[in-house]
Amino acid sequence: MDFSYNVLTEEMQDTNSGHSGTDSFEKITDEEIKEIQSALEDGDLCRATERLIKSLEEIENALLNIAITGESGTGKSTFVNAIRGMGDEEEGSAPTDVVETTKEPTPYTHPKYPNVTFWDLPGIGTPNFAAAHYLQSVQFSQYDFFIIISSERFKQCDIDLAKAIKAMDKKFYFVRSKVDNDLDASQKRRKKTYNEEKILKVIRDNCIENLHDGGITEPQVFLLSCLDLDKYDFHKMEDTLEKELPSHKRHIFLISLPNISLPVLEKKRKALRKNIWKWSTLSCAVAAVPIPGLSVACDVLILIKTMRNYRSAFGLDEQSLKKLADKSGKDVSELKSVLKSPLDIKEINKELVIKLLTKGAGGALMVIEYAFSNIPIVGSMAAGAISFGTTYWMLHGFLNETAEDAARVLKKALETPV
Ligand SMILES: Nc1nc2c(ncn2[C@@H]2O[C@H](COP(=O)(O)OP(=O)(O)OP(=O)(O)O)[C@@H](O)[C@H]2O)c(=O)[nH]1
Ligand SMILES: [Mg+2]
Repeated sequence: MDFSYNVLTEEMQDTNSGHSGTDSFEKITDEEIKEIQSALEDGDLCRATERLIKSLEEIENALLNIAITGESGTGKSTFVNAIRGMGDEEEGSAPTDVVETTKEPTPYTHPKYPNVTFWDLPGIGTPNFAAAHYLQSVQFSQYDFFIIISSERFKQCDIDLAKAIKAMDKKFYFVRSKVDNDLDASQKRRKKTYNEEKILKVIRDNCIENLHDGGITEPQVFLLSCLDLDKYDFHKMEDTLEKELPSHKRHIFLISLPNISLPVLEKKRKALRKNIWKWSTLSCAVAAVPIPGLSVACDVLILIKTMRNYRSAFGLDEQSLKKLADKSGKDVSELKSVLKSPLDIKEINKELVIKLLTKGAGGALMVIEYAFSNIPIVGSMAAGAISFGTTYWMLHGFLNETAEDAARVLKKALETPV
């Protein structure tokens, strides 16, 4: 198998590229392994399975609470919908309108990751606006960070709010929304001199200058259109948040991003790839316990769970495909026609995983693993090593296939009819 060299070098590059390296949270601890093994050795399969699943899920269950604030009408609710991959008229979407709509902090959970919540906060900037009082009233301490949205130049109330957030030891980012309107107006009125990059630079510099003048030393400003989230500074914003979030929140942030562009898909693939170490180590720990058949059962459990996660994270489940089809005006069958992995429409269950495991190199390894695990000590150690390889190899294959499928589906959805 030549997968190991390429994959390992790629992963080492990830690890060396600064912030995104595998850290202690992403590794499985010796303690966790011991706990699972001891439960297995006691014959307590129930406890071992529970512990195993808990360990698998821990990383995806980190809580992320993001507060969206700014003046009324700047696009807060529209952003809350767009960042969750939702339209404004879908069930569960935040109401948006041309008149003031959001009066109470309202939580909107991510449709796939209920531990990720976007808080649509009431508009700021009423005549007697007092930032510190506003923050108390919205219970500022529960948020991981704030996004302050402005649709024109940043006003004194935005600056006051940013300072108050900083004073409370919280992070904030500025979003300048509706840049599509600025570009449209410019294109209509100043056709001859129209230059998108130049206009965006003018808007960006102006925002930064205003914030500077207001006393914000190093403002981070991102230009967006909430109606077309993938454009302008969205990827820059994503990169910044990814870097600045604590490691245990980074993973859930990345996998909860809407599948709107190829760079997002690639980021997800990289984030999910880092966790393969963890699942493979678990598989290895289980295989070292000399109970015949147990390792295969646990591998199946790990693979089912992980494959379902991949499919959901990349938007290849039925519901997501249907949503994408509606949004792009295409038929679901048209989107599905570009899927290549065998996991497209079928339910991911034990039968499917066993079928895949017994196919190709994975299958051969599973048979050896089973044979070895009947021989105590030396056998169980070898079985452990083999199981690590099997799980590692299978998960890499699934992940790449799913990511490639997601890219093909996205390209199909964005295709304009000729
Ligand atoms: N062109 C354009 N329109 C936008 C954008 N973001 C929001 N809108 C529109 O602006 C209007 C106000 O958007 P909302 O999302 O309701 O604004 P809000 O900040 O939640 O307003 P309140 O709830 O009243 O505080 C709606 O008509 C949106 O469709 C954007 O980036 N570009
Ligand atoms: Mg609103």
